[in-house]
Amino acid sequence: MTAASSSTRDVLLTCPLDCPDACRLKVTLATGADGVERMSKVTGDPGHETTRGFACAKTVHYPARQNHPDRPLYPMKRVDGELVRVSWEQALDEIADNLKGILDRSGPSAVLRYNYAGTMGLREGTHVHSFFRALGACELDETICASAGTEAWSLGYGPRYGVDMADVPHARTIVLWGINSLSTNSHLTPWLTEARRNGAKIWHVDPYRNRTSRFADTHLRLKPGTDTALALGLAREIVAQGWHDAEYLDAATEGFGEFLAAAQPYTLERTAELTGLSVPEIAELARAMGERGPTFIRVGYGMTRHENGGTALRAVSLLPAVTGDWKRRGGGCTLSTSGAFALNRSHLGAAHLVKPSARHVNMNELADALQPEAGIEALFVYNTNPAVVAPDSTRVRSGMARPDLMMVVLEQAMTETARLADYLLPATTFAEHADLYTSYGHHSLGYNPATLPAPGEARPNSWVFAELGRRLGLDTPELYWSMDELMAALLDTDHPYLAGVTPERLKAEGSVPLNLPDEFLPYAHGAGTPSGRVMFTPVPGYVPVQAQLTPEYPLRLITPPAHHFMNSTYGNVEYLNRAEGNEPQVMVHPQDAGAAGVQHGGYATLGSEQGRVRRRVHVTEDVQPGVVVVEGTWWGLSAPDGQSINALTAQTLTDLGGGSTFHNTRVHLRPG
Ligand SMILES: Nc1nc2c(c(=O)[nH]1)N[C@H]1C(S)=C(S)[C@@H](COP(=O)(O)OP(=O)(O)OC[C@H]3O[C@@H](n4cnc5c(=O)[nH]c(N)nc54)[C@H](O)[C@@H]3O)O[C@H]1N2
Ligand SMILES: Nc1nc2c(c(=O)[nH]1)N[C@H]1C(S)=C(S)[C@@H](COP(=O)(O)OP(=O)(O)OC[C@H]3O[C@@H](n4cnc5c(=O)[nH]c(N)nc54)[C@H](O)[C@@H]3O)O[C@H]1N2
Ligand SMILES: [Mo]
Repeated sequence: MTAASSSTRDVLLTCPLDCPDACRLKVTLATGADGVERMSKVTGDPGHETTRGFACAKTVHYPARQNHPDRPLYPMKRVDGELVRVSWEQALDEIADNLKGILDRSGPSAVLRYNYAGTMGLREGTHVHSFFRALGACELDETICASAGTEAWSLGYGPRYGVDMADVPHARTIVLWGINSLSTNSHLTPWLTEARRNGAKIWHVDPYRNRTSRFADTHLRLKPGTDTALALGLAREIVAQGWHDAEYLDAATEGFGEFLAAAQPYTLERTAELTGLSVPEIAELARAMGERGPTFIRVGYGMTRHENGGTALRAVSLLPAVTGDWKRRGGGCTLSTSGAFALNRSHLGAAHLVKPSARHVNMNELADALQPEAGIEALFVYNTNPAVVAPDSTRVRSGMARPDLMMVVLEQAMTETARLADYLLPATTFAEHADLYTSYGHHSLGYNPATLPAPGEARPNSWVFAELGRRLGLDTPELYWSMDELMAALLDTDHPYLAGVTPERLKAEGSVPLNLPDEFLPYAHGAGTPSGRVMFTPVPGYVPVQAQLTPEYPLRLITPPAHHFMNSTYGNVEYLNRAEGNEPQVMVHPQDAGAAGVQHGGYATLGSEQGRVRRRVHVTEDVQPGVVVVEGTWWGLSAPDGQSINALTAQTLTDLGGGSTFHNTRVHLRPG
């Protein structure tokens, strides 16, 4: 081996993936015998406050996806049913010509972007929407993940602020509610452990037992979709015992009287009946929240993925206002920390160009939007894999295959969406393009320079849309902004949280903490609502899930994230597939397995009102009777029937925010 072939260097880069942790990664680059530098190893930056030197069980395997043999490296075009290599010139010219035709014939509302947070980078993730805003194309309502929670939080509190992770060790009662944080927010764990060393007790509120339940001191295995009842029951008990903070309620909130009146029917007994928990379990949690503060509640999006999920999150997130925990360091609730990133977003993605008359498409309703009568003629997919992750995926896939639809996919991986493209355009990864990253779990901005050469002919999303913009003669300046121009625009604000955060510092330091006050207690004296107070009204009343279980559909299916996957991002990495058991499995309680006549280790068919999938059966008491769980949005290619789990899920929207309802599905289970 020559010296060059074995030379390595380490760089620090922000993880781009859709996860609250937004880690600072230590990435080892190795120069191969061919003289080309490649990513060879990923760990965490020991110097970053929340990354603390470790990368999660998924991202340590990023090099395997970065260097994957199937990674698309050249533009491809569908010819006679097959994807064949073409030049960038040809691909871009043809896409632009087709688009001109569609715009002339049918106008911009026949053009739809479909994107999500495959990269959380503000440039490659969000600013690229400028192209579609310049065209006046459909606005995509980005609802697949967080919109029910965002809307719920905003009704109560305004912008989303959370408890700084470093304050968590001050908490004495911790409730992980509707979140499997050991898998999905794993950099919270060291802070939880520290809190526990300081005497904290940890609860997990979740319908099934997973890593987080095993870590917690107490697992409350409630029935899915009943969180509002539990929150109201806890609030009633806290007040009945005099553990509420009358002073805080009076000074900082509005509507508590109405809220309390609505909570009155939720006695411990009634709450127990509705949630499937016991009276002592509920009473003990109420006592811990009321007497053993500060209480920190980490809410996840899990409880929001039901028809009544927005209300649930609203009810739960208001509990710290009942106990006055917002006044105490380590007390309060975190859904997301994103509100603290008070960037100037007015021209991000040319948002200022969106007209009130623009056609909107809710991304959870992609299956409908791709039906011929909906009039979408061009679909651009980037930063997401909808053939796998969107609800009602069988109809999504058949819509994508429509011969009269031009589907352009920008991808880093040969996903099932990419395989359906008419034009597949190879995208760069976070190590190959520059970008700026916020976080929804901590309080630092991250900047990455373009560090590795793009392999083959891979290009950043922003390059592709600028090239298309030129071909269409678009003169929107934002579409052509450099990274520096974008950073300057985003930081053009005098918000105190961004004081001292400059492009120069971001470039020099890579990770720059926001300028938060030493004691960050964002709702200690009120909230960012129009009234300036924490709002208990409109009262979050408990409404049971409409899609009740029936003899035909006797089981509730929950499809939460898997420990070794990041949504669909690592679905093609063999090692991670193996770590999850090589194929998706359905967890079934012994009682339900017996009733359905299915065997542990055998196959079963799950059927819903939308479709059917075949899965291997795992009989376990980790799930409660009446609930089945399939972890992970596996690629259909890893499943015995080639189907995504979303062949079963519906486009049903949440009560608030038009959100997704992935955990709402009712199913039956049959052998075979
Ligand atoms: N049944 C069920 N379905 C679900 C969920 C569930 O819990 N259950 N979860 C839902 C949730 S919360 C979410 S957020 C969605 C997430 O679903 P997705 O958005 O599909 O998931 P990701 O894995 O974040 O990213 C998808 C793709 O983005 C690509 N990508 C990353 N960076 C770039 C880039 O710079 N350029 C381009 N062009 N592409 C890039 C990756 O290669 C990857 O294939 O899934 C939803 N679907
Ligand atoms: N390892 C890993 N980490 C990830 C991801 C991943 O795919 N894998 N995805 C990332 C993304 S995009 C997101 S949005 C987050 C999501 O991360 P989370 O917020 O943790 O995930 P959720 O799907 O919201 O589900 C969390 C838990 O809610 C539970 N749940 C379901 N229904 C109910 C209910 O009615 N009440 C209550 N109390 N709990 C319920 C589920 O059983 C599950 O254990 O994770 C991010 N991090
Ligand atoms: Mo998500």
